[in-house]
Amino acid sequence: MGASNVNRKRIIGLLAVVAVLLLLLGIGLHKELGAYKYTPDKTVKIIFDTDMDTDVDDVGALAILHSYIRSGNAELLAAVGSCNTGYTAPCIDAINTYYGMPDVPIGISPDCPDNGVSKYQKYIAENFANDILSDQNADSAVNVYRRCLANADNGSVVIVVVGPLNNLYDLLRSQGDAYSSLNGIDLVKKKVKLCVIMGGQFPESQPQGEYNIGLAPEAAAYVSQNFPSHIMWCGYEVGESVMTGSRIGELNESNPVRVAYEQYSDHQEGFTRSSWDLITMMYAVEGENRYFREMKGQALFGSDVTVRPDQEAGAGYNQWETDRFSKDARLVSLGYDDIVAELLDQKMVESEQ
Ligand SMILES: [Ca+2]
Ligand SMILES: [Ca+2]
Repeated sequence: MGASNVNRKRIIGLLAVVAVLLLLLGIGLHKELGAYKYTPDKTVKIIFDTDMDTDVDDVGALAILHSYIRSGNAELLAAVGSCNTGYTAPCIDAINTYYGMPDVPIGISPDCPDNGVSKYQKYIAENFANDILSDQNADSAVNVYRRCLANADNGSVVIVVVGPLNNLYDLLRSQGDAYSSLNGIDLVKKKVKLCVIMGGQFPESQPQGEYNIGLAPEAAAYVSQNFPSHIMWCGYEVGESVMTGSRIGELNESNPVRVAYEQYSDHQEGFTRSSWDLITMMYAVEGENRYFREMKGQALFGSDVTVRPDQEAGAGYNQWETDRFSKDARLVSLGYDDIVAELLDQKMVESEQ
């Protein structure tokens, strides 16, 4: 055996050792949280984070949540409003009160990322029973988030965000307080099982970005980079062509969900609306079903996106990177829009039956 052969064997041996070490390191890095996997608990414990103002699908999502609560599949721990538009908290409280849950804690952001124009919010707040009456009387969203998480069992909470990510950003950057000595990141890591977010458009958004992301792009980038638990992204493309609301007239005339849809549509007969927020809620409670599949990967925002020289990209622009080891995923529609719409409409009607 020549000297060069021995050297070659030594080098191969060394490379093998390095390869094994790299593999172990890779496993170690992934082991902390693991690749995306969501199995809903029998009763999913939800914090609902919503911009219940400009669009009405937030109202539909809350109606569906009350349907899941009735059937024992979900529990509403708290709700927070991401836009302080004057009547967000009382509007949420009025709907919860109608469904027999007047004491669900409700917080509100100090910020107002959207333009605050709502066709139903003030009307619902002023014409349906609630004891908040104005956003000025509501606790802060971060306080409500922190108190609720501190009281929850470890790894039990599912956060459903169907508006901009400013509340989540504030939560992650919060410091220890009277509710918990943990900072926001550690508190979420300990208590949150999954965060389902309606936001972004995949595999790539329009230059200006999807609406919820564009309202608070820095928050979106921060959340995507720093959220210490699993995220499921429900992009714009998933809910856009699922049209719901056609059976809203089957709800009682005294139901604020029905009235919100009527106000939003100017009492248009047979009105339907895209179901972004409703599908996000359905996933949070049901997980993957036969109409959608999960794709593991990472939502990229801000400095993480790769922009071609000829490409226009605003602050809210996003891309997608598929990665089967990612702790995050996005929801992919399998194209059963009409069936999903029927299921969601049925859920809305069942919320009070
Ligand atoms: Ca109340
Ligand atoms: Ca929304």
